[in-house]
Amino acid sequence: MVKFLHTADWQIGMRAERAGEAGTRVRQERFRAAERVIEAARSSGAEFLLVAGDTFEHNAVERVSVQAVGDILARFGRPVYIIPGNHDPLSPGSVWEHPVWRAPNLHVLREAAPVDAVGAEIFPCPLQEAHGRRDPTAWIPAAADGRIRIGLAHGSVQGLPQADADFPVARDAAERAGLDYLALGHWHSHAEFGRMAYSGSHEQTKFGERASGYALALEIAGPGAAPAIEPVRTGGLEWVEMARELHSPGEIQRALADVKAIASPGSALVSVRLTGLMFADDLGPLAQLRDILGSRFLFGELEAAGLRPAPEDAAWIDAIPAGILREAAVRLRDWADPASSDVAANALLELYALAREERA
Ligand SMILES: [Mn+2]
Repeated sequence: MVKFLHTADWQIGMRAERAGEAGTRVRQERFRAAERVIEAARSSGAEFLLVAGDTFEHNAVERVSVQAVGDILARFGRPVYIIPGNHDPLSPGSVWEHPVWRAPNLHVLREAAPVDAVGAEIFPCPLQEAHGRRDPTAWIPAAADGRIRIGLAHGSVQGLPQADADFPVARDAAERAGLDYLALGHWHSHAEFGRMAYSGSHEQTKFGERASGYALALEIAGPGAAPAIEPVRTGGLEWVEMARELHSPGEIQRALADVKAIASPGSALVSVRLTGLMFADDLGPLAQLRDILGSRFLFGELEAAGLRPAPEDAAWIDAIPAGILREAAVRLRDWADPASSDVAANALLELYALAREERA
């Protein structure tokens, strides 16, 4: 029986530019999540830790970051097996030349050759370049040798909707190579394919990634036994992306309620995109949504330029005093259909806002 923890894609040194001023916190959180990975390894009783590539965003990251990551991994005390990925490939001048990797429990696996671990044999597939068309697991000999066999690779599982072409990993790679488990990196979302799995990033890297922020605790009873895979939450930030198309009056209230319901706003990054039809009564909630997104969260943004004044909402027009302004408003409303430019729609919204200010 063997117990170990599988993590990948720490992407330390990524810039998180989209997060603006919150970028610093986003970058710091990747170190904290690394510490949570070590805590998870300890509490799950892992005998060793596997790091399946892209520990670093690129090979030129600040050396203090390399030192810090090495120190975190060294504190685990038990063996850590690391492969270079496509973001941090083993090449001259790479992060893997740093002296921190000489710590006795840290093993940067630089060659495609079997390694003896406690209770298992590890088959590492380190990458030497950023792009490649070969299956990095192809070298693993398909031999049952009475030991628990674990592969460690970084690449794109074939046949997935978003599979990229770099370092293709066959869907049956684990079976072909006679592996009990194949620990994968490259995809930032946790995903399992029988005897192989992506742990996903230990901390989500951007909006739109699903099932990110986990490490996998594994237990394999013996050679040939199915691996028991237990995802452990290691992520500290929540990235909420909300896209709503509005069709009827008041529908915006649901988006507002969902944004208000986000727990731990101080560690949430929230991006809301509204399209569709805008009714005059929605202006209040829209302003409220904008204020909450601008103040409450670690990061918040509202993209509402895609909203159009609803043509059937008479309030847009009725609010504007009869005369030349109202005539202009009627024209703008008629122009502001979805096929037209949003200049007319925005002009109508402005005209409406002006008219309301006049009355106030
Ligand atoms: Mn990668």
